[in-house]
Amino acid sequence: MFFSSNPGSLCGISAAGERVAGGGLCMKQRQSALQWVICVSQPQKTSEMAANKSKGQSSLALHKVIMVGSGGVGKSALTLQFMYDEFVEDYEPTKADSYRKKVVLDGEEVQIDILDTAGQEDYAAIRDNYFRSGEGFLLVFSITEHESFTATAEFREQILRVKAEEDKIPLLVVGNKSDLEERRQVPVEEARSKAEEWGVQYVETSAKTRANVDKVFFDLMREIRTKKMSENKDKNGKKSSKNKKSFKERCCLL
Ligand SMILES: Nc1nc2c(ncn2[C@@H]2O[C@H](COP(=O)(O)OP(=O)(O)OP(=O)(O)O)[C@@H](O)[C@H]2O)c(=O)[nH]1
Ligand SMILES: [Mg+2]
Repeated sequence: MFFSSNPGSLCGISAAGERVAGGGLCMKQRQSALQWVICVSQPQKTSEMAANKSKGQSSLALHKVIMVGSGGVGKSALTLQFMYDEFVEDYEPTKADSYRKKVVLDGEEVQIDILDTAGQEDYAAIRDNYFRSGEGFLLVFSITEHESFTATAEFREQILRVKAEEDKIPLLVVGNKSDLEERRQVPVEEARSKAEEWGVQYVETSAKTRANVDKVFFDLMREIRTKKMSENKDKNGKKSSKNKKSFKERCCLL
């Protein structure tokens, strides 16, 4: 994969590794599903997005987030608002777009990979592969469309099925388009109680006003980090008990 080193620049790279596009927002530069668009954002104005150029990218922790939900709920709008502080009014259905950005998470510089998937049913068959690569999920619906809320249960089922061997999958339920209160079809209580039943957090966002946009991405990264830390602990624990055993095995009574 290729990542641009020019501040603020965006690059698209085809699956074959060739440069296919440069500059401008990805919404305007959709590639085929096989031509994943890799967009790199250099530090933006907010303090959370400072970058430390002296550190190599490879040494930074990388958290992989997948945007999931029905078509038109605002997955791309949320992603682009988080990446570039811009709200995209046009609706252009996504196939699959991928983004990477350096951010500061609780004082630690990390990288976030965001895979923005297709909500439209035409692309349902390719979702399994995308979901497999994710470490955490933003399960998005629109508060103005009850059907999109109902659909979250199916998306969650698919995630659980694909990641069946994993314990607790980092996931947040996101009710987007909170700026359209007058068109609300999903009561806060209904969404909150579903999230409680699933043991996850429920947050309402607006890609238009930017309300809670950073929160959902940062809270999810925290959940991913916590999971990785506990997995590492388990691994190290197992290793040290193995070492102890092999030491014992080498001893003999004199
Ligand atoms: N008012 C308002 N409109 C939004 C918001 N988020 C997205 N939209 C609009 O809703 C439409 C669909 O948004 P997208 O982000 O393209 O939806 P998507 O979930 O990526 O859809 P697919 O790519 O088909 O899965 C666009 O016209 C956006 O401008 C929001 O928070 N508030
Ligand atoms: Mg989209």
